[in-house]
Amino acid sequence: MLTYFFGFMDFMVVLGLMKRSFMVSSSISHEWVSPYFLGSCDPKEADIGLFGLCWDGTSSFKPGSRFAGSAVREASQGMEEFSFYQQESLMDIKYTDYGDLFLPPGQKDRVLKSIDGAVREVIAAGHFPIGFGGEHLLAYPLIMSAFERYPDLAVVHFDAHADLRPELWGDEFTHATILGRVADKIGYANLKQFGIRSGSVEEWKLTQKHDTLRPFTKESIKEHLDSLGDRPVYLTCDLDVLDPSIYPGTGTPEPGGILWDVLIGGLKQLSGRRLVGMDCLELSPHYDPSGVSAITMAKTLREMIILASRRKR
Ligand SMILES: [Mn+2]
Repeated sequence: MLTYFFGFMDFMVVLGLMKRSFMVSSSISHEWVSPYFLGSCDPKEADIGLFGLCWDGTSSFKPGSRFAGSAVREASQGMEEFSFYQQESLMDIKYTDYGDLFLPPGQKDRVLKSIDGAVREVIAAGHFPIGFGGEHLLAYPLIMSAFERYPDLAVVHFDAHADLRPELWGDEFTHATILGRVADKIGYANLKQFGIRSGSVEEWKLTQKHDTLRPFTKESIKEHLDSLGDRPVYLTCDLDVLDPSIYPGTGTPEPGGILWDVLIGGLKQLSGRRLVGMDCLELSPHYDPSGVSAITMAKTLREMIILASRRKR
Protein backbone atom coordinates (compact mmCIF):
# COMPACT_ATOMS: atom_id res chain seq x y z
CA MET A 1 0.00 0.00 0.00
CA LEU A 2 2.82 2.35 0.95
CA THR A 3 4.69 1.48 -2.24
CA TYR A 4 1.59 2.22 -4.26
CA PHE A 5 1.16 5.56 -2.48
CA PHE A 6 4.68 6.75 -3.26
CA GLY A 7 4.39 5.51 -6.82
CA PHE A 8 1.26 7.60 -7.15
CA MET A 9 2.99 10.60 -5.59
CA ASP A 10 5.82 10.39 -8.16
CA PHE A 11 3.26 10.15 -10.92
CA MET A 12 1.42 13.24 -9.67
CA VAL A 13 4.69 15.16 -9.39
CA VAL A 14 5.24 14.48 -13.07
CA LEU A 15 1.74 15.74 -13.80
CA GLY A 16 2.37 18.77 -11.58
CA LEU A 17 5.40 19.61 -13.70
CA MET A 18 3.26 19.38 -16.79
CA LYS A 19 0.77 21.76 -15.29
CA ARG A 20 3.53 24.19 -14.43
CA SER A 21 4.78 24.42 -17.94
CA PHE A 22 1.57 23.59 -19.79
CA MET A 23 3.60 21.14 -21.89
CA VAL A 24 2.22 17.89 -23.15
CA SER A 25 4.34 14.84 -23.87
CA SER A 26 3.73 12.49 -26.75
CA SER A 27 2.39 9.81 -24.39
CA ILE A 28 -0.02 12.00 -22.38
CA SER A 29 -1.98 14.48 -24.43
CA HIS A 30 -4.25 16.05 -21.81
CA GLU A 31 -3.64 18.38 -18.91
CA TRP A 32 -4.40 16.63 -15.61
CA VAL A 33 -5.32 18.47 -12.44
CA SER A 34 -2.93 17.63 -9.61
CA PRO A 35 -4.33 17.09 -6.09
CA TYR A 36 -1.62 19.44 -4.80
CA PHE A 37 -1.73 23.18 -4.28
CA LEU A 38 -1.88 25.04 -7.58
CA GLY A 39 1.50 25.19 -9.33
CA SER A 40 3.40 22.83 -7.00
CA CYS A 41 6.61 21.62 -8.65
CA ASP A 42 9.08 18.75 -8.26
CA PRO A 43 10.57 18.83 -4.72
CA LYS A 44 14.06 18.56 -6.22
CA GLU A 45 13.58 21.87 -8.04
CA ALA A 46 11.84 23.66 -5.19
CA ASP A 47 13.07 26.52 -3.02
CA ILE A 48 9.93 26.67 -0.87
CA GLY A 49 8.04 23.85 0.88
CA LEU A 50 4.32 24.16 1.59
CA PHE A 51 2.76 21.56 3.90
CA GLY A 52 -0.57 20.98 5.57
CA LEU A 53 -0.63 20.71 9.39
CA CYS A 54 -4.23 19.69 9.92
CA TRP A 55 -5.11 18.77 13.51
CA ASP A 56 -7.51 20.34 16.00
CA GLY A 57 -6.91 18.49 19.26
CA THR A 58 -6.90 21.52 21.58
CA SER A 59 -9.53 23.61 19.75
CA SER A 60 -11.58 24.94 22.64
CA PHE A 61 -14.74 26.01 20.78
CA LYS A 62 -15.44 24.79 17.24
CA PRO A 63 -13.06 22.06 16.05
CA GLY A 64 -12.71 21.04 12.40
CA SER A 65 -9.38 22.47 11.21
CA ARG A 66 -8.19 18.88 10.70
CA PHE A 67 -10.12 19.12 7.41
CA ALA A 68 -8.37 22.26 6.14
CA GLY A 69 -5.81 20.61 3.82
CA SER A 70 -8.00 19.21 1.08
CA ALA A 71 -10.37 22.21 1.26
CA VAL A 72 -7.49 24.63 0.64
CA ARG A 73 -5.99 22.57 -2.17
CA GLU A 74 -9.36 22.26 -3.89
CA ALA A 75 -9.90 26.02 -3.50
CA SER A 76 -6.44 26.66 -4.99
CA GLN A 77 -7.46 24.91 -8.20
CA GLY A 78 -10.08 27.60 -8.82
CA MET A 79 -7.66 30.44 -8.11
CA GLU A 80 -5.74 32.60 -10.56
CA GLU A 81 -2.05 31.78 -10.33
CA PHE A 82 -1.23 35.46 -10.87
CA SER A 83 -1.37 37.92 -7.97
CA PHE A 84 -2.56 41.40 -8.90
CA TYR A 85 -1.32 42.54 -5.47
CA GLN A 86 2.31 41.55 -5.97
CA GLN A 87 2.36 41.29 -9.77
CA GLU A 88 3.75 37.78 -9.87
CA SER A 89 2.57 34.33 -10.93
CA LEU A 90 2.86 31.16 -8.85
CA MET A 91 3.96 29.45 -12.06
CA ASP A 92 7.20 31.46 -11.97
CA ILE A 93 8.07 30.34 -8.43
CA LYS A 94 9.66 27.01 -7.55
CA TYR A 95 7.76 25.64 -4.61
CA THR A 96 6.48 22.22 -3.69
CA ASP A 97 3.40 21.07 -1.79
CA TYR A 98 4.36 18.16 0.49
CA GLY A 99 0.74 17.26 1.23
CA ASP A 100 -0.57 16.94 4.79
CA LEU A 101 1.70 15.61 7.50
CA PHE A 102 0.09 12.56 9.14
CA LEU A 103 -1.13 13.80 12.54
CA PRO A 104 -3.29 11.31 14.46
CA PRO A 105 -6.29 12.70 16.36
CA GLY A 106 -5.45 13.22 20.03
CA GLN A 107 -1.82 12.30 20.87
CA LYS A 108 -0.69 15.94 21.24
CA ASP A 109 2.89 15.14 22.27
CA ARG A 110 3.36 12.81 19.31
CA VAL A 111 1.85 15.43 16.97
CA LEU A 112 4.18 18.22 18.13
CA LYS A 113 7.19 15.92 17.97
CA SER A 114 6.23 14.77 14.49
CA ILE A 115 5.92 18.37 13.24
CA ASP A 116 9.29 19.21 14.80
CA GLY A 117 10.93 16.31 12.95
CA ALA A 118 9.13 17.07 9.68
CA VAL A 119 10.06 20.74 9.61
CA ARG A 120 13.71 19.79 10.16
CA GLU A 121 13.50 17.60 7.08
CA VAL A 122 11.84 20.38 5.06
CA ILE A 123 14.67 22.74 6.01
CA ALA A 124 17.35 20.10 5.40
CA ALA A 125 15.90 19.70 1.90
CA GLY A 126 16.63 23.40 1.36
CA HIS A 127 12.98 24.44 1.39
CA PHE A 128 11.66 27.60 3.04
CA PRO A 129 8.89 26.28 5.36
CA ILE A 130 5.24 27.38 5.07
CA GLY A 131 2.79 25.38 7.22
CA PHE A 132 -0.95 25.80 6.88
CA GLY A 133 -4.38 24.63 7.89
CA GLY A 134 -4.95 23.47 11.44
CA GLU A 135 -5.10 24.97 14.90
CA HIS A 136 -2.58 27.56 16.04
CA LEU A 137 -0.72 25.32 18.50
CA LEU A 138 0.86 23.61 15.49
CA ALA A 139 2.94 26.72 14.82
CA TYR A 140 4.94 26.10 18.00
CA PRO A 141 7.45 23.56 16.60
CA LEU A 142 7.84 25.65 13.44
CA ILE A 143 8.68 28.80 15.41
CA MET A 144 10.97 26.88 17.75
CA SER A 145 12.88 25.37 14.83
CA ALA A 146 13.37 28.90 13.46
CA PHE A 147 14.50 30.13 16.90
CA GLU A 148 17.00 27.29 17.12
CA ARG A 149 18.54 28.39 13.83
CA TYR A 150 18.23 32.13 14.52
CA PRO A 151 18.64 33.10 18.19
CA ASP A 152 17.86 36.75 17.30
CA LEU A 153 14.48 35.74 15.82
CA ALA A 154 11.60 38.24 15.82
CA VAL A 155 8.04 36.89 15.66
CA VAL A 156 5.27 38.84 13.92
CA HIS A 157 1.85 37.58 14.98
CA PHE A 158 -1.40 38.25 13.06
CA ASP A 159 -4.47 37.08 15.03
CA ALA A 160 -7.76 38.06 16.64
CA HIS A 161 -6.61 36.46 19.89
CA ALA A 162 -3.58 37.18 22.05
CA ASP A 163 -2.90 33.45 22.66
CA LEU A 164 -0.82 34.39 25.70
CA ARG A 165 -2.70 32.47 28.41
CA PRO A 166 -0.48 30.86 31.03
CA GLU A 167 -2.74 27.81 30.69
CA LEU A 168 -6.16 26.76 29.43
CA TRP A 169 -8.05 24.29 31.61
CA GLY A 170 -4.78 23.19 33.17
CA ASP A 171 -2.88 22.78 29.90
CA GLU A 172 0.06 25.07 29.08
CA PHE A 173 0.26 23.98 25.42
CA THR A 174 -2.96 24.77 23.55
CA HIS A 175 -4.14 26.94 20.66
CA ALA A 176 -4.91 29.66 23.25
CA THR A 177 -1.49 29.61 24.95
CA ILE A 178 0.93 29.13 22.04
CA LEU A 179 2.29 32.67 21.75
CA GLY A 180 2.81 32.74 25.52
CA ARG A 181 4.98 29.61 25.22
CA VAL A 182 6.82 31.16 22.26
CA ALA A 183 7.42 34.37 24.26
CA ASP A 184 8.73 32.30 27.18
CA LYS A 185 11.50 31.14 24.84
CA ILE A 186 12.22 34.10 22.55
CA GLY A 187 11.38 36.83 25.08
CA TYR A 188 8.31 39.10 24.96
CA ALA A 189 10.46 41.93 23.56
CA ASN A 190 10.79 39.90 20.34
CA LEU A 191 7.05 39.42 19.81
CA LYS A 192 4.71 41.96 18.24
CA GLN A 193 1.01 41.24 17.74
CA PHE A 194 -1.28 42.78 15.10
CA GLY A 195 -5.07 42.61 14.91
CA ILE A 196 -5.58 41.29 18.46
CA ARG A 197 -9.01 42.06 19.89
CA SER A 198 -9.76 39.27 22.34
CA GLY A 199 -8.27 37.56 25.38
CA SER A 200 -8.47 37.02 29.13
CA VAL A 201 -7.63 39.59 31.78
CA GLU A 202 -4.28 37.86 32.36
CA GLU A 203 -3.51 38.14 28.66
CA TRP A 204 -4.47 41.81 28.61
CA LYS A 205 -2.07 42.46 31.48
CA LEU A 206 0.73 40.60 29.68
CA THR A 207 0.18 42.61 26.48
CA GLN A 208 0.35 45.84 28.49
CA LYS A 209 3.33 44.81 30.62
CA HIS A 210 5.36 43.75 27.57
CA ASP A 211 3.94 46.24 25.04
CA THR A 212 3.16 43.55 22.44
CA LEU A 213 0.06 45.05 20.77
CA ARG A 214 0.13 47.10 17.59
CA PRO A 215 -2.75 48.18 15.34
CA PHE A 216 -3.17 46.19 12.13
CA THR A 217 -2.26 48.87 9.62
CA LYS A 218 0.36 48.78 6.89
CA GLU A 219 2.03 51.80 8.48
CA SER A 220 2.35 50.15 11.86
CA ILE A 221 3.61 46.88 10.37
CA LYS A 222 6.15 48.75 8.24
CA GLU A 223 7.35 50.75 11.24
CA HIS A 224 7.88 47.57 13.26
CA LEU A 225 9.65 45.71 10.43
CA ASP A 226 11.88 48.73 9.73
CA SER A 227 12.85 48.75 13.40
CA LEU A 228 13.99 45.12 13.11
CA GLY A 229 16.46 45.92 10.33
CA ASP A 230 17.99 42.69 9.03
CA ARG A 231 16.89 40.50 11.90
CA PRO A 232 15.25 37.20 10.90
CA VAL A 233 11.45 37.33 10.97
CA TYR A 234 8.93 34.53 11.40
CA LEU A 235 5.31 35.35 10.46
CA THR A 236 2.61 33.38 12.28
CA CYS A 237 -0.82 34.15 10.85
CA ASP A 238 -4.05 32.96 12.45
CA LEU A 239 -6.51 33.85 9.69
CA ASP A 240 -9.21 34.64 12.26
CA VAL A 241 -7.51 38.03 12.29
CA LEU A 242 -9.92 38.64 9.38
CA ASP A 243 -13.47 39.68 10.15
CA PRO A 244 -15.79 36.65 10.42
CA SER A 245 -18.11 38.27 7.87
CA ILE A 246 -15.48 37.44 5.24
CA TYR A 247 -13.86 34.48 7.05
CA PRO A 248 -16.50 32.53 9.00
CA GLY A 249 -14.85 29.11 8.60
CA THR A 250 -12.79 29.18 11.76
CA GLY A 251 -12.86 27.76 15.28
CA THR A 252 -13.17 30.93 17.36
CA PRO A 253 -14.60 33.69 15.15
CA GLU A 254 -14.20 37.17 16.59
CA PRO A 255 -16.20 40.20 15.31
CA GLY A 256 -14.38 43.44 14.59
CA GLY A 257 -11.63 42.01 12.39
CA ILE A 258 -9.78 43.44 9.45
CA LEU A 259 -10.91 43.12 5.83
CA TRP A 260 -9.03 41.47 2.98
CA ASP A 261 -7.44 44.60 1.55
CA VAL A 262 -6.01 45.45 4.97
CA LEU A 263 -4.49 41.95 5.30
CA ILE A 264 -2.93 42.28 1.84
CA GLY A 265 -1.58 45.74 2.74
CA GLY A 266 0.02 44.22 5.84
CA LEU A 267 1.45 41.18 4.05
CA LYS A 268 3.01 43.35 1.36
CA GLN A 269 5.11 45.07 4.02
CA LEU A 270 6.96 41.76 4.44
CA SER A 271 8.19 41.80 0.85
CA GLY A 272 11.99 41.75 0.66
CA ARG A 273 12.38 41.24 4.42
CA ARG A 274 14.53 38.54 5.97
CA LEU A 275 11.74 35.98 6.40
CA VAL A 276 12.77 32.57 7.79
CA GLY A 277 9.40 30.82 8.10
CA MET A 278 5.65 31.36 7.88
CA ASP A 279 2.37 29.72 8.76
CA CYS A 280 -1.28 30.37 7.97
CA LEU A 281 -3.60 28.51 10.33
CA GLU A 282 -7.12 28.01 11.76
CA LEU A 283 -9.38 27.05 8.88
CA SER A 284 -12.38 24.89 9.84
CA PRO A 285 -13.92 24.64 6.38
CA HIS A 286 -17.23 23.05 7.35
CA TYR A 287 -18.45 26.14 9.19
CA ASP A 288 -18.47 27.99 5.88
CA PRO A 289 -20.72 26.23 3.35
CA SER A 290 -19.96 28.96 0.79
CA GLY A 291 -16.33 27.81 0.65
CA VAL A 292 -15.08 31.39 0.69
CA SER A 293 -12.98 30.82 3.83
CA ALA A 294 -10.98 28.03 2.13
CA ILE A 295 -10.56 30.24 -0.94
CA THR A 296 -9.35 33.04 1.32
CA MET A 297 -6.71 30.79 2.91
CA ALA A 298 -5.59 29.56 -0.53
CA LYS A 299 -5.19 33.14 -1.74
CA THR A 300 -3.35 34.15 1.43
CA LEU A 301 -0.96 31.24 0.81
CA ARG A 302 -0.44 32.40 -2.78
CA GLU A 303 0.68 35.78 -1.42
CA MET A 304 2.87 34.08 1.22
CA ILE A 305 4.58 31.91 -1.40
CA ILE A 306 5.37 35.05 -3.39
CA LEU A 307 6.70 36.74 -0.23
CA ALA A 308 8.87 33.70 0.50
CA SER A 309 10.31 33.87 -3.02
CA ARG A 310 11.20 37.53 -2.45
CA ARG A 311 12.78 37.06 0.96
CA LYS A 312 16.12 38.66 1.72
CA ARG A 313 18.72 35.90 1.80
MN1 LIG B 1 -7.09 33.29 16.85
